[in-house]
Amino acid sequence: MTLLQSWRWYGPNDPVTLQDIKQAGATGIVSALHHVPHGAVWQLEEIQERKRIIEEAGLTWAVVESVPVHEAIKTRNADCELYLENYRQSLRNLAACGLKTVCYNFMPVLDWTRTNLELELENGAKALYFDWADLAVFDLFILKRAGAEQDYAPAIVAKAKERHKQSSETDLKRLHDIILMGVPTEGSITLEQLTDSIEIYKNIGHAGLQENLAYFLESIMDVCEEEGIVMTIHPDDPPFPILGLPRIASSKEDLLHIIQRVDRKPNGICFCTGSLGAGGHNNPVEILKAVGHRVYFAHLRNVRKDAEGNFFESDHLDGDVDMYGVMRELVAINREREQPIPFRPDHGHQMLDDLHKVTNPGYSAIGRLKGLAELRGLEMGIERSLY
Ligand code: DNO
Repeated sequence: MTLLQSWRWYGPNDPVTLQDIKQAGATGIVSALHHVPHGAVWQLEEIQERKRIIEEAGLTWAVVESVPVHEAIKTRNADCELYLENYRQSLRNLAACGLKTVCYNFMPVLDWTRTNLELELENGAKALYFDWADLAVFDLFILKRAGAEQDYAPAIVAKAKERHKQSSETDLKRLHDIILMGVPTEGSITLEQLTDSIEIYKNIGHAGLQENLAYFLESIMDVCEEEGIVMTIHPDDPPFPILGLPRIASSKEDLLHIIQRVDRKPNGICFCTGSLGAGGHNNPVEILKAVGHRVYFAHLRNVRKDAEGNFFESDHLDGDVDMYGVMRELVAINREREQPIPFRPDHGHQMLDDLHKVTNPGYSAIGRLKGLAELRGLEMGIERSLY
């Protein structure tokens, strides 16, 4: 049994069609009802409709990514119980449609963060990029967060000041939009909201956020067990604190803490090699060996870091992540499973014809097609030579 080759599809508005995905060779679809406001119940009819569209194209909806966890739950504020009940209801409705693998994250306010969505590579393709000095420009001069300077190395602060001097209004506006974007189809947040949230999370802190995650998991585990659902937490991207926000899913220790703190089978992990690999403290192969028994979904992509810790998304097989090592381990884990583990080529370069199209950052077709083809070949090579 091979891994389940999957593909993220943003729904009927995605410029990449289900037909395109079939041509890329994926059979599992990773999708979500992005138009449903965060925290609202996913209605049965809406789920059924999305499922129907996917199945009519001859594909299967393999993973729900994501059912977003509302900020009321992450911060455990007065509305928490209401949103937990909504979440449980969404899970019941998903299970009623046969959807049993759910991805989510517990990153405060922002989903993944980059500072440039169009880093031009030497071959002309474009990649997503994270740069500390650009983040500091945003933090110090756009967000103007109190005490922000202390969170950066002096050399980065100096660089940011210089860069800020040379930035035009348009450059700053672009940086602002990129950082506040989050998931493209779900809209962005404002500077004021971000500032307020940072204050709230300052009071919650690292241990508080860990507790809030444990509470969330404990509140949904019964439903997951009853319905046969597995939850997969996405690691923090990038895997270190940014903008003064706490991070609790950034390392092997964090992931072990999560699965041990609520030690029940549906409490699982979405193993994202690119997110974890962006941290110098992480060795993805080692992490997979430690938590593999709870990995129910994988995002496979690569990153290349420089000495400062900036990173760009490199080719899937070429970068700091030992993708051969990861795949070898994943194949071994998959052999023990009854159901194949779904993986998707996570992100891809904007390249060839896609350079002339409007695409969702990281989610253009051709770069992912290339990634999937390489990963599929890697898997087959490992299977044939080892088993
Ligand atoms: C980015 C994605 C994330 C992921 C969420 C999961 O490309 O991997 O947006 O879907 O963090 O909740």
